[in-house]
Amino acid sequence: MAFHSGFAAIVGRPNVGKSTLVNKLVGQKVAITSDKPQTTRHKIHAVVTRPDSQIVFVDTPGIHKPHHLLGESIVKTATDALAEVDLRVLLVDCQEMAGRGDQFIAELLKGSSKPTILALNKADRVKQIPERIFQSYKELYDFDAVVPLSARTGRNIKMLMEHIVARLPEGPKYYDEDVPTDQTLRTLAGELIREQILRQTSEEIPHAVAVQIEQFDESRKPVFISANIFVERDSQKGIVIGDGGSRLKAVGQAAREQIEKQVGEKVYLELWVKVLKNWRKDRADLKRLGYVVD
Ligand SMILES: Nc1nc2c(ncn2[C@@H]2O[C@H](COP(=O)(O)OP(=O)(O)OP(=O)(O)O)[C@@H](O)[C@H]2O)c(=O)[nH]1
Ligand SMILES: [Mg+2]
Repeated sequence: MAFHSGFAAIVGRPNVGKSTLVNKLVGQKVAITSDKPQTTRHKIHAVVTRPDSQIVFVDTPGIHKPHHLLGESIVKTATDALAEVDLRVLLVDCQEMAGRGDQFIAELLKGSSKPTILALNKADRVKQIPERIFQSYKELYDFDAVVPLSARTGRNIKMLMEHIVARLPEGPKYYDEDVPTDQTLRTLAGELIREQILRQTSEEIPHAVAVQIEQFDESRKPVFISANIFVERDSQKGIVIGDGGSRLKAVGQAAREQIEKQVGEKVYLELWVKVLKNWRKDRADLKRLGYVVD
């Protein structure tokens, strides 16, 4: 029997549930999620290996109109990913008609004739998806398949998987069977810290935060992790720290518990909040923080 494999990008506007879907597809947490747009900033590979096939899902940042260099960087990460994959899944929110953002993405998809599946997410939120919503997306692109699903409940996830596998070329195993992601634990730890900040703060803070792991020492017991939380202004530093350090403490505790699940061991987590003035607009800062810039 031939083995099929390939890369499947999950693309779409911010906040439609791409990362939630990728986590559900691989059955574990490889990407952070939040109810704030622009949560994902890097491309993440998440791998499913089956007897007949291997699918490398590529979680991408939400494609949007950028307002600063960080925005440009993350949109470029998403659009560049389209060139590297065998198949694309356009993920949309089934509660909304297609808009200009989706139209923009559809135009990008038209740059190649790779198989493309439309997946309408958050189907758990509605009794039935109205036909006019399906139609508004179908007008944008001639999709190879259309799947309404719920990344949250898992409804129709298997159906999406089968549609993808059926369209992958014959190919090798790109990843060992027991490797679920290309992300290192170190990177994932930084993301899990950022996830807690996204969850425990609001307004401009989630977008103004970057996390950098300074030390990740697995030879120490408990595992020693030290991280910098960068914000853009002094006022933001105060908010992240909170009254008497209360918010930073809550972020640290929740992040530590999440990291321990991934590391499989006790962790000692040290967090430092630092101001890196307007880092989202600074090419050198972005590079230093690991973002893709030209
Ligand atoms: N009700 C419902 N909510 C969902 C579903 N999938 C995702 N969500 C929620 O939608 C929000 C956004 O989810 P993410 O997975 O972070 O979205 P994303 O598309 O990766 O967002 P960006 O990384 O910012 O582009 C979160 O609050 C999720 O819990 C779903 O199937 N049903
Ligand atoms: Mg995401």
